[in-house]
Amino acid sequence: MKLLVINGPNLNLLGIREPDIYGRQDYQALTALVKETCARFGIGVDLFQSNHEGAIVDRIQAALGQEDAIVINPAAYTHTSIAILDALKAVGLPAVEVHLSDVKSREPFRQISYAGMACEKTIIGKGFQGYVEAIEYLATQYGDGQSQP
Ligand code: CA2
Repeated sequence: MKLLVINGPNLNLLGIREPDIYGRQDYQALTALVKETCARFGIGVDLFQSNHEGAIVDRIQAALGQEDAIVINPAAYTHTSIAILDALKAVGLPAVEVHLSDVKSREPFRQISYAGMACEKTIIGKGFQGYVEAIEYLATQYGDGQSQP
């Protein structure tokens, strides 16, 4: 099994500002945790971060035949991008949406998630642990779900 993990705009700046909302760890620490978690479940992983909506759409399309499931934090595009929603629907791969912060308790403009409409699960407000739970979920549902000792 191979996973695609997508992170949207500004998440490459993690750890630099707003630590109260997004934590103190940087993007490199997030990629290390994702790789370590996938290795624990014996699954492959491709990581992608972009600040550009079209690049994210292109990468989702390219997942067809390359990866088996998607973990996505579309960041601000969560709340605006029908193009990302349509791309997720078009490829039809199982997807889980992750948000570091508890978007439900934030501003009204963060209350809608377009991408989430194409995801079978959404995990919010758990920081980096949300990615771990998303990987665990997909490994259990679509891989053999066995974590390696
Ligand atoms: O909570 C999340 O994971 C979000 O997807 C993060 C997005 C935000 O627009 C969503 O509503 C919720 C923002 C990511 C910005 O990341 C930053 C990184 C460093 C400094 C400031 C922001």
